[in-house]
Formats: sequence, C-alpha cells, structure tokens
Amino acid sequence: MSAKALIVVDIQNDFCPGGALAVAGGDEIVPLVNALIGAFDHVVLTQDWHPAGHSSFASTHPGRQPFETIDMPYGPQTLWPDHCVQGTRGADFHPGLDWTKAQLVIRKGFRPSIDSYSAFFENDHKTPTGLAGYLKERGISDLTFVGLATDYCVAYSALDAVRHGFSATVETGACRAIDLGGSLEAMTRRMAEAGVTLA
Ligand code: VGL
Ligand code: ZN
Repeated sequence: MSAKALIVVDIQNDFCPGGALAVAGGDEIVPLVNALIGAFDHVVLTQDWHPAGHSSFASTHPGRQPFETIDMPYGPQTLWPDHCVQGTRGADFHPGLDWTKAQLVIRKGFRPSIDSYSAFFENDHKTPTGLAGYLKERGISDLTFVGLATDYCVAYSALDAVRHGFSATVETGACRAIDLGGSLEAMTRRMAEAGVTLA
C-alpha cells in the first residue's frame, strides 16, 4: 500500500479573521484539521513566508490597490495586502492549530520577486520548493489537502500534485476560499477536470 500524507496549507493568523488577508471562516476549520492531523501518520505544513516589500504586495507597486492584477515576467499576478511577513505574528500558525506532529514545514513565497501559491512550485511553475522530491524519497504518493485558501494555495498545490503523479484529495470542508471574481468556481472546475478528488 502506498503511503499517505496530510498537507496542511497556510493556516496562519493573516488568513484568519482579524488578519491582513482574512479568509471568511478561516479559523472555523482548525478543529477539523486537528482531527485529520491526528488521523494521519505523515503531516506536512506549508507557511506563506514573504519578505517585507514582497512583489505580490500592492504596497510595493505605486498606484496599485490590493486585488488588482499586474503582469509579472512569469505571468499575471494578483496583488494582495501585505501579509505573512517573515517573523511577524501574522505569519505564525493559528494558535489553535496542532502543528507539533508535522514532520516538515515548507515555506513559500520567500523570493522577493516571485509569488508562490503551490506547495510544489513558485508561480513561474518551474522553480521547485523541494516538496515533490521529499515525498517521493519517502514513498508517499497519496496526498490529502486542507487549509487556506481553497481557490489559491490549496488548489494550485492539488493541481501540481496530480501533474507530478501524486493522487490528490481536497477535503473541502476543512478549507475556506478567498473567492475573488469567481475564483472558487473556476478553480473547483479546474481541479475536478485535472482528476483531483473533491471530498
Ligand atoms: C495565499 C494569496 C496570497 C493562500 C497566499 O495561502 O492561498 N493567497 N498568498
Ligand atoms: Zn502570500
């Protein structure tokens, strides 16, 4: 039997109510996620981890507002409020998250000039985080994703997972979405078409 892992995406203060890029109901999933952490042998966390002045922040681009889209060398990039700045409380995991069991924390978005939604690749879809190699070396092939946000980091991670030969399930009840301009519906369709199991 192939080994399974739970990938817990970006359950950080800035994505929870009161945070800089709050996802509605982001904190509601914590008890469910904790129960899933208890049920899996292998647990990996991801942590959005931007330097101050990151290129995905609207404040870095004079005259730009959060949630506008700009063209970056690697393609279109949505601009966000400043969030998950390295070492700040907003970048910490939600205080109720049972993270002690995690065997690996993948930090992403730390390069100043490129954003990273996927746990596997930066937004250029070329620069790897190392997660695929880690999982393959450990013989882990079945992945279950939970966390924030369904339509950004969870969806891009699950899409990259199937593209790289992993089986991917998204536990939608243990995720919450940003839902910007229909992004939840669009990304849900893309995941279903790509063979991601939506549970
Ligand atoms: C995320 C937008 C910007 C996410 C991270 O975790 O879904 N979304 N940075
Ligand atoms: Zn981010």
